[in-house]
Amino acid sequence: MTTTEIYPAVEETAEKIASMEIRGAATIATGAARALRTQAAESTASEPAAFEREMRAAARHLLDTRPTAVSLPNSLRYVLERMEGHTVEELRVSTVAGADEFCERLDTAQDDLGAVGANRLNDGDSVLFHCHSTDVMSCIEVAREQGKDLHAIVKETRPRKQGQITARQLRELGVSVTFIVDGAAGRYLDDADHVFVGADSIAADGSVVNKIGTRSLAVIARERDTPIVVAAQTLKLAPTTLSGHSVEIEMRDESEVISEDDRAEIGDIEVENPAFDVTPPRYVDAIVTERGQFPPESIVVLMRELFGEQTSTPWQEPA
Ligand code: RI2
Repeated sequence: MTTTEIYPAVEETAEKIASMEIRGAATIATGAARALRTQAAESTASEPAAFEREMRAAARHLLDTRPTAVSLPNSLRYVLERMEGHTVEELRVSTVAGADEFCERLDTAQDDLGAVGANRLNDGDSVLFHCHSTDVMSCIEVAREQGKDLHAIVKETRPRKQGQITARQLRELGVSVTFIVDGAAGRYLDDADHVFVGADSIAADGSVVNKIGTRSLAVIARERDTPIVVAAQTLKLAPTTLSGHSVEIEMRDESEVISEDDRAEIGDIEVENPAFDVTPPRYVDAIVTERGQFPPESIVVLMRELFGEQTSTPWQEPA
């Protein structure tokens, strides 16, 4: 195989991430790490340089799928930075080990985060949810293990309706669920003790990039003094924002919003489908991570500690 070809496992994972068959920032990160692992394990490269070029090409291919979830570049960076050695075999072993270590660390981080988030919840509380986040679900799982009785208000979350995944998993955890359309959130916030949301990226100033609709939900939650909690592993911290870059907001296909027939019937309209929005830190009460909970304004300290000032791009070909 030539160095420009992408292995089938990588191609398949990239397609699944782009189509959202693999979705949710943490799941995207483990999917990408596993795809790199498979390519490393199966590579037929005979020279170390060719192996490295293949791995970088695979990482670039995965990187191009969804621009907002920073867990994707963070995962690729973690694995590629651990690729080391002088022979193909050494490179292979270190890359596979890096991918395995990444997935294990992510699992542990999610459990630790869940324990912190669960401490915010009291027996009998009502929690309002937007979209579906495995980091949020980890908090609920731990709270349920602690024997806390919870009620959930779950927003449908147009256009992909991930609220249905949240509702199903909450029922499996024994949580009673009231399912609502997105526009009903204001009314039901009066009954909620907390709002729990996940994050796809968190910027250095504490802004939270999450599923479209998070910002308006946070604004009305603040108006009612309902605390809004963001459950996000440190994998969601966007290190490039330390040096002034902003997080790109993914624009998805209009077919997720309106059918071709409906569109044709309406007439000449422009349809836009931003997948995410940005919630300023002033609307967020706490960011819950595996390292404890932080006021959003202080997340930059953790970001500097974990990533330093320089962000590497190990998927680029050396100049
Ligand atoms: P976890 C999702 O995006 C949602 O915005 C969710 O809050 C976030 O990823 C984090 O998910 P999408 O992939 O990593 O559904 O907590 O567009 O699972």
